[in-house]
Amino acid sequence: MDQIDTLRGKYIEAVTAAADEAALESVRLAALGKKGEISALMATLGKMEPEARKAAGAQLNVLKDEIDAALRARKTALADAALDERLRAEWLDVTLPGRPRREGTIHPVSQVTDEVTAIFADMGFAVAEGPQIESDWFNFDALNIPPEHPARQEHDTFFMARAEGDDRPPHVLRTHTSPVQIRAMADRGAPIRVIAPGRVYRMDMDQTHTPMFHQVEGLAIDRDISMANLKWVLEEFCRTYFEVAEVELRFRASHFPFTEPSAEVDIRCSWEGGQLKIGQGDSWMEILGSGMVHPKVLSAAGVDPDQWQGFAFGMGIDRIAMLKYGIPDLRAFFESDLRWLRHYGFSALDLPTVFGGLSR
Ligand code: 2NM
Repeated sequence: MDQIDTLRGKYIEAVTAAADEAALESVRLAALGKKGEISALMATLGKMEPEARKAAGAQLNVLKDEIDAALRARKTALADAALDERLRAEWLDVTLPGRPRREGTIHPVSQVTDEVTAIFADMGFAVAEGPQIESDWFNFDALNIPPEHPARQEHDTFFMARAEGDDRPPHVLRTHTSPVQIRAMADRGAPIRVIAPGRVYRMDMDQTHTPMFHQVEGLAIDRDISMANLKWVLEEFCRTYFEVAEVELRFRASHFPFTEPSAEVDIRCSWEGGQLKIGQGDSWMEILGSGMVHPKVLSAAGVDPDQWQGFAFGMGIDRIAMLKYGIPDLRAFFESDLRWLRHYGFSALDLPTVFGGLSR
């Protein structure tokens, strides 16, 4: 039947030529729709002789199936091509770094906390956290500061309110992060190496003091830790933190209730033209307090002082941020002045690492 071959050629070609789904649907309607050409031919079968009808019917069915298959194949091919085109057009390199728009910045306190954390993490110290509202016991007693100890007055403590008639000692806003170290020792036992960065509170407000400030304390307890280990850890910290080749530290005998012996640590520096330089010079600047953890403090934290010993130290994050980044006024840290934040803030994309550079 020539007519069948002609139709096959015509519609297969039309299917191949269809450029989109709408064109394909027109081809389908023209061939197989209710008023389509193939359907019209099917309608003529009824008037044929039985033999001829059988042959023509079979051929028409085959043709119908062929066109149908061609339509489906073309439809799939068009859909695949459309998807490929979309994937090409909407391609996105998710590994590209973001584009900083400097709409927000990382506060110097956060930046320095991250820097300090990276340095001590590199030396095997974990980060410990604890509550800012602390019990009298954790903030003072456990640290060998009994109720009548003069250090309690020196701490300028903020006290929480107690219910009327409740005679227990009131909770306090922690005056240092040492209670976090007590909790860490009590929870994890010895040996232990942790730092505790965070907010602390003292009722003090002038040029160089704010009622809330930030501290980081460190603690290393093992069987034979000594002041020599403390000295190396602090030197290594200062060299890395201040990003200088050499530093020199001076340990001055001092007193803290929670350490014995205790030392205040100065770093060698120079002031040239009002410009501070760390590492060399004729001046010394105090940067932290330290010592060997007092046996009573170990006992209070459930660590046996006959088996374990170690060092602890503490420093002001705001203060070392001012020293490193030349920020003159402490109080500006907490004023949320956008111009100050844009000037002294850091890019959210520059994460401090010991190997990749702390600050860039
Ligand atoms: C300092 C100075 C000296 C200190 C002590 C402790 C603890 F909990 F382990 F006893 N943590 N931090 C410490 C020692 C803090 O800050 C000036």
